[in-house]
Amino acid sequence: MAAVDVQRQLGHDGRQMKLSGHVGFDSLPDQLVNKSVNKGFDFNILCIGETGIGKSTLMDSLFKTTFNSEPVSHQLPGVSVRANTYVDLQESNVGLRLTIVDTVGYGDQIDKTDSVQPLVEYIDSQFESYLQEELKIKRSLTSYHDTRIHACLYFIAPTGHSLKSLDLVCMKKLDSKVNIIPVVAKADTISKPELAQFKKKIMSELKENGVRVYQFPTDDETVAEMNAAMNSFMPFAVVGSREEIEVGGEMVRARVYPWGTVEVENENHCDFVKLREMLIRTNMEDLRETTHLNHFELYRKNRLKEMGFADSTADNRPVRLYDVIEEKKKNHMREMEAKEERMRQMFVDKVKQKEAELKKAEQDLHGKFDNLRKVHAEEKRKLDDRRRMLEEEINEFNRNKASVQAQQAQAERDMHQNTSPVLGRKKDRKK
Ligand SMILES: Nc1nc2c(ncn2[C@@H]2O[C@H](COP(=O)(O)OP(=O)(O)OP(=O)(O)O)[C@@H](O)[C@H]2O)c(=O)[nH]1
Ligand SMILES: [Mg+2]
Repeated sequence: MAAVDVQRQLGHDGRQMKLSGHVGFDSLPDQLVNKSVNKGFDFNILCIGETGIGKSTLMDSLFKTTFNSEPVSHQLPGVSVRANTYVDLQESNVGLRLTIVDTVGYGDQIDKTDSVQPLVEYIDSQFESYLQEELKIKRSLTSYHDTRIHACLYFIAPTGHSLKSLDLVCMKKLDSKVNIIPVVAKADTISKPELAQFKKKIMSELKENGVRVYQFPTDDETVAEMNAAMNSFMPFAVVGSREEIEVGGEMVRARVYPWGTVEVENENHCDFVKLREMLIRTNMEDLRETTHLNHFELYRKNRLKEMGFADSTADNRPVRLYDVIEEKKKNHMREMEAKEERMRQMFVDKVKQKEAELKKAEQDLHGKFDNLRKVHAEEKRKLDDRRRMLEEEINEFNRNKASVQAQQAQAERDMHQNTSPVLGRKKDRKK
């Protein structure tokens, strides 16, 4: 039977087909739910914020637990990321494998040029791992531990003033890679009217600088109204705490001050509940989906293009994998040859340069040697002159000595002849 006829019979040409009884595929949604529940869910949050801004406290408050988090020093030379995975989070019969990724040393360096690169690299390397798994012949995506970032909480310092340039640079670089949810940290340290102004300022600055933050989806009518309302609350002003106090017979997380108490989960005090509702209860699946369909898709597209893949050739023929590999191979060979030529040229230049240096060193050495020879000859001449002078002086001295000795001998002889021995002795004594 021709393929077209089979399609017609199956109703693929758009004809409505009626079922004469219950078949059972209405259980598909339930089957899907059961399958997902059995498998459990991966959810990964990236917390970006200055050291000590309250990242870990907020995570503890969000998940009502105490994750292992050590405070970080302000003296680190650079920014890095720290990821912790918690595999055994369980609510009812739903399992969650949660990874919390924290920035370490963010905002502490005087030169902040390289502060964002480690974050970009981390996010990209999670995309790359997923892509590599997808490209395997024997892939196991169902059991794969998905570490791609689903939500990025960006902690804004509660200055009440405006965003810092690092905030804008960082969010701009990451907005096509992750779902950014900005939050005003430690919102209990800023007054209510100031907070309202600050929130407006932040949103207008983000807009002016073309930074796209995550918007809760409004296409599903069951949550459209709530999500639209929540979008207008961004950035959420949050408070975190590990302390608990009793309010109305219930233990609640709060921050206690001499003038009063700030309850984390009190909607009159801050937006914490709204954030948890949006992030976990209502939109967790949308965050996961957007990560896969938008951010990962973009990464995948760029990487596959980089690898030389395309959907069709210039003349609209389907691309054959063999051709792609051949083309890649040729490109690679061309690149290698060019590289080899560049290296050969570099080597020749280096050798020429070394030769010139050697020649110059030789000339310098010759010059120095000539100088030394001249100095040596001059020294020798001076020494010879000096020796001659000394010899003359010695000769002169010897001549003088001989003449004195001759005179002395003559005088003694004269004395013996002309004087008596007694007189002579007296004269001698006088002498
Ligand atoms: N006023 C106020 N203080 C807070 C809040 N959240 C946390 N803190 C305090 O801020 C300090 C640092 O909190 P952490 O949660 O450790 O901050 P962090 O961002 O995880 O710090 P590092 O991991 O060291 O970068 C602690 O003393 C917290 O009690 C908040 O909402 N308001
Ligand atoms: Mg911390």
